[in-house]
Amino acid sequence: MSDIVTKPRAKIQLETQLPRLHKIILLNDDYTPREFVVTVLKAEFRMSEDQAYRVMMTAHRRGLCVVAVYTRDVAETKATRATEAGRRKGYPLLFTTEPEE
Ligand code: TYC
Repeated sequence: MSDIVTKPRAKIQLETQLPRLHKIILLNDDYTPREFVVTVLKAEFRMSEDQAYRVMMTAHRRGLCVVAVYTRDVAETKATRATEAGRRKGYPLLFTTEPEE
């Protein structure tokens, strides 16, 4: 019999892990009309006029604004759809995603 003793390396995962959430980020640009940004935020993210206006103005003033957090697939789909809404009108409007820490 061998006397070699090995320590178990893998830690047992005791609690169920929740899926990592991803932020959807709205980026400012110089060309997309403010009202159009508000329209897209209301349509894609079910925001009120007031919420959408605040998010748009935050991105306008600070360069970007976190719009919402979702699981990765939902975040990517919504960011793509919202970006495409701008593309269809010829605007450079851009929504990106990044994982939360
Ligand atoms: N900066 C744009 C303008 O002055 C409006 C705008 C706001 C565009 C927010 C994009 O994410 C944005 N027409």
